[in-house]
Amino acid sequence: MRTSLAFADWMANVQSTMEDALASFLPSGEELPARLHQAMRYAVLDGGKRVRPLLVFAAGELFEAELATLARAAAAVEMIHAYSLVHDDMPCMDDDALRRGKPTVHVKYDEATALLVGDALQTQAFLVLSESPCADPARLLAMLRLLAQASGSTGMCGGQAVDLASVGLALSLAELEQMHRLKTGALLRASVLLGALSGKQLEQDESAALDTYSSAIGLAFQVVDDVLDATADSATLGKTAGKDAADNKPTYVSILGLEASMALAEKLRNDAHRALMPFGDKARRLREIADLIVQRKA
Ligand code: GRG
Repeated sequence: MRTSLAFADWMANVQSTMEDALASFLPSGEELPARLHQAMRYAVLDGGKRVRPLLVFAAGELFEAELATLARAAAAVEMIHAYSLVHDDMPCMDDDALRRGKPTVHVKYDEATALLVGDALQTQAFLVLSESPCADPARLLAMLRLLAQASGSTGMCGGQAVDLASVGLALSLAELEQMHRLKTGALLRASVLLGALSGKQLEQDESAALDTYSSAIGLAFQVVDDVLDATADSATLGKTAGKDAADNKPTYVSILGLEASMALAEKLRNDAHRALMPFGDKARRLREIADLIVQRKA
């Protein structure tokens, strides 16, 4: 991927590469059990901003990673993300009928199928990553461990558990931040580190700088998500708007108010940019993704 491209073109390139990669890494819709495979493809393909793959590719470029290695890492993390959305939308969790502008999987198919789609996408993610062309087995093992930790009870699933337990409670800002570091931040951080691990050896200070960057964009992503939930409409978001307030969920907007939440997102964008300074212009894509996360409208 050439770094001289304008960001919009670079992003469109990664998104299109990922659509093809994901389509090829998922079982075909004709392969038995066909309905399950069709539902998995419905959940993953043709939708989503692909923020996590963008992060994998941007960090990978910084460390001169091979495209084929990046595509597998990015597909794996996007499959985990897609599974989390399918399960999150189910009646036992957030109970939503609209996702990525389409009926959610349990609405389009049925609840049992949605459960299995999530289960199968999760294992498919690790299968896809385990077949990475990455030449160093220790690196590959580190990637698999990273993705497992970011997805499980001390990462995304743990954050979801805290989220479910927080409905109707008055969380402090620190408690809200901790929940989002796990629920959304862990997978975004894993995306950055998977991209970096796909390339040349990382120095300790580089790894620390990427952690600071990931932490800032992870929180910014959630702050902006809360702002959008309170201000945008369902057609723009492609999912049901205003759900946090309706569900009595603590959010940045409910704790800080709209204006202070927007100011916090700006501050986090600056923190992310500052963390990337040691990398100079080579980190341009990661900087642009921080801008995208803060400026996004959906
Ligand atoms: C069910 C195990 C399990 C976990 C669910 C991430 C998550 C945990 C639930 C999603 C609920 C949600 C709306 C969280 C807010 C932040 C977020 C992850 C939004 C969706 O991600 P985007 O905006 O979605 O990257 P697209 O569709 O663009 O991929």
